[in-house]
Amino acid sequence: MKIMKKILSILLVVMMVVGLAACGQEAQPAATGGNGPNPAAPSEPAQKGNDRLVVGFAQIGQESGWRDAETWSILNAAEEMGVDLKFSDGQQKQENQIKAIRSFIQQGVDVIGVAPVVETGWETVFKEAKDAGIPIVLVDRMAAVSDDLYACFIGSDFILEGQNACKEMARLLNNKGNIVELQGTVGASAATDRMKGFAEELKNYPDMKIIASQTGDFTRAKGKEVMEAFLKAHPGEINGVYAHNDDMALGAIEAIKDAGLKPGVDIKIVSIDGVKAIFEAMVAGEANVTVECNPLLGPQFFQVCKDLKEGKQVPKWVKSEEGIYRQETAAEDIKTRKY
Ligand code: GZL
Repeated sequence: MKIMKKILSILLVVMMVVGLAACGQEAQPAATGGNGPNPAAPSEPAQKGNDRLVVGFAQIGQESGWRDAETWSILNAAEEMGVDLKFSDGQQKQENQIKAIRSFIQQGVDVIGVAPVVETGWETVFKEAKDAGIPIVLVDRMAAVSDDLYACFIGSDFILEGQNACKEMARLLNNKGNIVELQGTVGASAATDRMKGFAEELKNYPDMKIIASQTGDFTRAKGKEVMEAFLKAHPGEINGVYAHNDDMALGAIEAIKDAGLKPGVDIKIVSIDGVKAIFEAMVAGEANVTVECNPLLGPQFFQVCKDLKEGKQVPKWVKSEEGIYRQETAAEDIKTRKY
């Protein structure tokens, strides 16, 4: 993860130097790396009208290894596809993402991409983009708006991910046992639907039940904190952990070890994303399953943006294809993982 963050910051600096030199814009404050969001519009409007695609992207933040991989994919694809990218890090705050979208509208970009940190509260600013004739593309998370306010959603079927996680947990527990659930960010479509999918599938296993469920906000630190509380509240009762992402599962693994138990053995671990660190945990026997959620959406995102700029029809949902990875094959699988 540290290497990924290093690559990200180098890539971002290179992009800004090259990009700014190319379009002659004065330097902008760093858009990520903890300097906060970059909602301020640079003085120069986007050079629309030429054939260079100009895209604004309002990223959520840097909360997980998955998010870093997605950011890397978007920065790298912009570089490779010759896109003039305006990138903003919202630090997991919706108001920062909304400010960034307004800034992109002011700059007159061709397309605006956003990974909505939560599902609600987007109608007004999406309407402003529509009135300005700038299409919105939702990346990796949904927004609860009418269909006419966004052109396309590029991302996973979170309900299916939750259903698959439950089936894997049933296999690990022989259809019987108590599960604790680490939810993602409250109000995020990825959390809401992963919870829904798991709960729906759980109805098929009458001897399995969720005895505690709480948000860990998709972060490793909070995942550990919540798991410590679960272990105190339910001593000796927990057979499995279902985490909405790998980062929270990795935090739970730390908490289980601190409690003198063996994660992956005494308590089975099922999570979602497929980041490298969870493969390392599976190789060490400390995690059991990860349901893949592909973050490498950069190329698909900019292809949709190019099609929109050229006036082409785009699908309403560009669905990511994903697999399920288990401890038994992790030592082999890890060799070909890209993130
Ligand atoms: C899923 C994405 C989620 C990941 C988390 O598309 O929105 O957000 O599962 C990330 O790791 O924080």
